[in-house]
Amino acid sequence: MTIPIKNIIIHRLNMRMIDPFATSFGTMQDKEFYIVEVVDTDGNHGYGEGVAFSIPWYTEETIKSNLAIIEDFLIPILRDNVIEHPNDLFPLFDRLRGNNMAKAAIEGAVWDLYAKREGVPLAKALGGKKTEIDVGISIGIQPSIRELLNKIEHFLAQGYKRIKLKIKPGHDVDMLREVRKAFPDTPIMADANSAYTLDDIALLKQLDDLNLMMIEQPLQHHDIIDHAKLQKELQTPICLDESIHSLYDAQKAIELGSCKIINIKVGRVGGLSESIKIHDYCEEHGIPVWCGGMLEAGIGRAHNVAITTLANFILPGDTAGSSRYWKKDIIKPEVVVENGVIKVPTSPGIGYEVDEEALEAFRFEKLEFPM
Ligand code: OSB
Ligand code: MG
Repeated sequence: MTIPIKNIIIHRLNMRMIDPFATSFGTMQDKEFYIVEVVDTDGNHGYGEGVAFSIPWYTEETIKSNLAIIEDFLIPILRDNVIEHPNDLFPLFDRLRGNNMAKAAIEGAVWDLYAKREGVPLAKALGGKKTEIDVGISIGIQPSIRELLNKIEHFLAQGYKRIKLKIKPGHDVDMLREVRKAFPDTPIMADANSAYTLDDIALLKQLDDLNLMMIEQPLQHHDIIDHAKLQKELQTPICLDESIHSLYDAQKAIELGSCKIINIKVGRVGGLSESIKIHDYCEEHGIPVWCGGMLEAGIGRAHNVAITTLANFILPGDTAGSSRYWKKDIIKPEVVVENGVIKVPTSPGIGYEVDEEALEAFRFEKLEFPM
């Protein structure tokens, strides 16, 4: 049956994170992003969150590039085609190269709308079976080791199941050694966001003494060749993030032995339909996956919770609770983590209500597109 889309609304928001978040590529605290709202002729509303940043330092996409692609290409595709299922979108969008975050924001809203029309939770619509999911936390680069150790202690006390630490040259092996000494049994991993090259092999090999769960994206952001060379030299499993933009990339990386684990970010791979395909392929090939994060507000976070209910999301993801990032989130209730676990909502769609008042308070522009 056709999904009768009546109009699409883009809400442009500004939200300030409680703490600045520092990675090897830069520091973020004020987050601009957008929400896609898809409304059908029966009065249902589906929501998706754009995860592009305002600066193209994680991938090439930006908020402005996303809005241009959505307005000039993706909305016209929705106008010109009959959509019966959210899986119809990926092949239509795939005729356009790249711009995965823009595609995922629209597709996510249609998935939520579809699940609401069917009266099922989004997790169930995606084929997920878990009723609760394990989560870890990603901690940005801290000004001092003392502050880092305090942060880790603080988040472990809240029950998070693993600690991910951002690293960059000069903030790596020594820092991780200190952390390992203070927390001998905690599941710890490191994320370099492409800050190293093969010239750093000797340094990266020192990580093997620290019993890390994995090292995420040590090398160049599109690379799978050098990562394969590095993985042969390292005992620590490599997890790819930035390098995986599609099922095709995942297949090639696995074939080459470039990684032993994959971080799936729905925005980075162009949506939930492609995420499921990557998940299934990894499952068939014995590669565990986990759900990455893009410092999302509640709507994107709810989508991450839903996809994580698929069986091969074996490792704890970066989908921490709302309160780790925001004084006030844009959903009711907020995403809550208890004992390192999020209970998957059971109401239709994303399962969290959009807090209209909060949405309006953070909104600086509203764009409307009739179908
Ligand atoms: O590499 O996973 C990453 C945040 C911004 C950009 C890239 C990354 C991250 C994180 C934080 O690690 C994930 C989160 O807490 O949402
Ligand atoms: Mg990463």
